[in-house]
Amino acid sequence: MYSGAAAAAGPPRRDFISVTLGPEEAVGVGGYNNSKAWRRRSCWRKWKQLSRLQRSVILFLFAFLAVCGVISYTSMGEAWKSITNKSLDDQRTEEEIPRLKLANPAVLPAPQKADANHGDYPELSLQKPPKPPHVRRGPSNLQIKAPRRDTRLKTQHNTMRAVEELVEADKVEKTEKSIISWRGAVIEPDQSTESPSSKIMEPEKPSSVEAEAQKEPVPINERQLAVIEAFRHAWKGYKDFAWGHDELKPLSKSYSEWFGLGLTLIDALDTMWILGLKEEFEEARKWVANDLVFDKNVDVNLFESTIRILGGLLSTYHLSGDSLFLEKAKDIGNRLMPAFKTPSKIPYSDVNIGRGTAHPPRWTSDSTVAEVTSIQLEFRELSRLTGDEKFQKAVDEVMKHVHTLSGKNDGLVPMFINTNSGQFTHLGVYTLGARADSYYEYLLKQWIQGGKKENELLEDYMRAIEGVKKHLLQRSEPKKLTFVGELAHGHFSAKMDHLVCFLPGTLALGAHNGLAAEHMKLAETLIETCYQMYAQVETGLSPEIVHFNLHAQKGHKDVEIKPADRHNLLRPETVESLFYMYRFTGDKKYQDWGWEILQNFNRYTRVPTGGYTSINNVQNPSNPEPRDKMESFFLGETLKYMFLLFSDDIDLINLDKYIFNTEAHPLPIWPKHVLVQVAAHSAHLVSPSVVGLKRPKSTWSAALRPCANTQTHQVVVQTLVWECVFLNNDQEVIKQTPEGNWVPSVARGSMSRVPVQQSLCDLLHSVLQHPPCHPNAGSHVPAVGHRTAAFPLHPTTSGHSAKHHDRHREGGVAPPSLSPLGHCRHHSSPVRLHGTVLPTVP
Ligand code: DMJ
Repeated sequence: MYSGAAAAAGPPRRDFISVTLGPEEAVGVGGYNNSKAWRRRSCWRKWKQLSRLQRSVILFLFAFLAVCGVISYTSMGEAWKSITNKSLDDQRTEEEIPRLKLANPAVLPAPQKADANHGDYPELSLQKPPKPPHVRRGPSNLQIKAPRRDTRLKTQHNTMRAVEELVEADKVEKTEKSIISWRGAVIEPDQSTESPSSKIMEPEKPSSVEAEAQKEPVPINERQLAVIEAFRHAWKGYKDFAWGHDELKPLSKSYSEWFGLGLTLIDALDTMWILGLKEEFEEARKWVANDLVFDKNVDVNLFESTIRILGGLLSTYHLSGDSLFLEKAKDIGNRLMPAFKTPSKIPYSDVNIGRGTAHPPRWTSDSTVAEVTSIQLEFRELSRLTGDEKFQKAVDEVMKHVHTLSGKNDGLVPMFINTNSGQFTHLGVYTLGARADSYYEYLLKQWIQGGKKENELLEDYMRAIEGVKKHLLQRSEPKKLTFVGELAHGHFSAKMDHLVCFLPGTLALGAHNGLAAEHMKLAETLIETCYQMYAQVETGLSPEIVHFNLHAQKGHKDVEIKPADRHNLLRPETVESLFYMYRFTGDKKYQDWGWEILQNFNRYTRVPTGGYTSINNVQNPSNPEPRDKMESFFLGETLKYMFLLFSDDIDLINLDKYIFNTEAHPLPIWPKHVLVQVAAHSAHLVSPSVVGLKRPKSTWSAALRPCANTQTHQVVVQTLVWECVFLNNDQEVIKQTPEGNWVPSVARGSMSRVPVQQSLCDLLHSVLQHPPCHPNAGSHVPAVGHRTAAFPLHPTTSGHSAKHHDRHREGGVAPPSLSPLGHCRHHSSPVRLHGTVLPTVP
């Protein structure tokens, strides 16, 4: 449109764009041409026709837009990322937190279909089947319960927080991870599990996650209700006729004494707690508070009183948070210690808890191997809670000694050990039953309790299971049941105690904790055998001992029972293993088997006026011959495992948080922490507001609870109380020596171990993200076997801190070595710390 006029008007003015179309380029002449070459040429020509100013302006605009584009892309990316992350977090609230691996993903078989077999037991069909299970698999700390509406927001917040903490914990773990391999089993130790040597002073409230775990109401199903009813019935008998005594004699409506310490009542405490029997629990607690006295001139069996009384008190303390039980546990624990005063340090079987003397049985100086090696979980836990190492030291020495002993047969141990020589006696006889059973159980359980770091325990356990497979496993006829027999001087006996039925559960627990998958397979075959020990008997109850048929004979079952062995003592082992099997597989047949057993206890052992009784003859349904005794473990173990077996809530005593002692008392698996023990050193770090110093001791010790929900971040401040008291200028507890050092003026054990409160945890958490460093960091990794290594931090501004630090070094702590998180950078934070890092002890 411009072409003719513009050309006629002479040279174009600079402020117009003059476009001349050639004939071949004109629309309508050569037609529409949108070829790339044409467009490129045209654009270039236009660009060249622009003035320099115009070009500069355009270039500047382009540059400006490009910069804006980059900036907004980055911030939008962040926003998008956070939206994405948030929605992921939301999902995790209802699913699981990533970053932790399943403890043993490959081992567990897929749950099979329920195989309910109610046919033989007509009354079973009257029971409504329980709701489909909501068994959540994998470690509990991966599991987050579907939150109720009102708690959802809080849960989401906690979840996000937990994720952050796990990320941090992961960092720590990555730096110090070690792998143990055992014949194909690869095990990753729980590195940050609290070291046995780091003690927590007893808190006023539950010391770990127990209280949290109990907060949500446990949905009770009909089978569980039946267990509660059975418990109440048993308890009624005990209460009416045996209150405060050891065992109920339900037929004669009286009691029997063994130690005279209310054995049944103590054994049953945590069962009542778990079953939710509040009234009964409160009543029993009153008896413990007012009537339980250990200052008695009475001989008790070290093992039995440890697993039932000490174990029962400790677990009840953990579940209830009531310090009464810890006080009682300390009392009995101290009174049992004389048992270890033997030439070999292998404890005597009996202790007089009033006199403080101990002795072996009258006829021998031997102790039973299972007894001296199945008190460890309890004494180790007592040390952890009290900060007094003597308990743990005594029992650890026994294990270390037994580890080195000769006389084993491929990991299988004889049944007796001499308290003078420390050697095994009665060599050549090997059983998984009476007198040896819980040795094997406690090898695995101690290993788990301590965070899977004590390799000698694992070695002994794995070797023993190999020994079982090599020497003791056989198959019966006609059903080809795999069973565990006995070996006596090279001769195999097809005899199996009911006691051996703990083994499937233990094997399954090991597999769940990363041990060989074939252990789980073996557990599955053995639990079937244990079930058949009930199912093939006339009353549906197992005898104390069975003999398996090795050869098929017409009309013979797999299981033979000798007249002397046909009693049933209401023992728990099979139900115990059923519980583990159900927890780990979700296969409902295990629940159904347990249900059958409960029905048969009700049919043949229930005494109408209250209580259950052992029976003499499991083969005679019309007269099972009641023995007039209810063992304490019926309430402590059998009914507890029944209740747990029927539950579909894996958080009802979560097996990744608790380990059951051999009397079914759950004790915490030692909580993990960040591998760092920190002593706070300056007023601005540990201010009165942080630790509640202004309050009297009784109050602030309650406030000093462990970090909530932070199993992975349980920081233990060993010397916090010193510092608190120092800041409080309380000369009663801390004093300055003439040389100017600050030292505690009372025994350290009584005051120096305090779990830190949440706010301090937060503070320490942030400090740990910027770990203080040492010039030698990373140049030296502590030698295997060191429990602790110290690292000094930057010189502090306050004079007393350096002295304090020196004091620690003089105290025999290993020389400075590494930064706690494996990397180190200088920082000028006002926080001044010193502390110890606990490296892995492979
Ligand atoms: C209980 O005291 C314990 O389970 C122990 O380990 C074996 N004996 C009884 C139960 O049978």
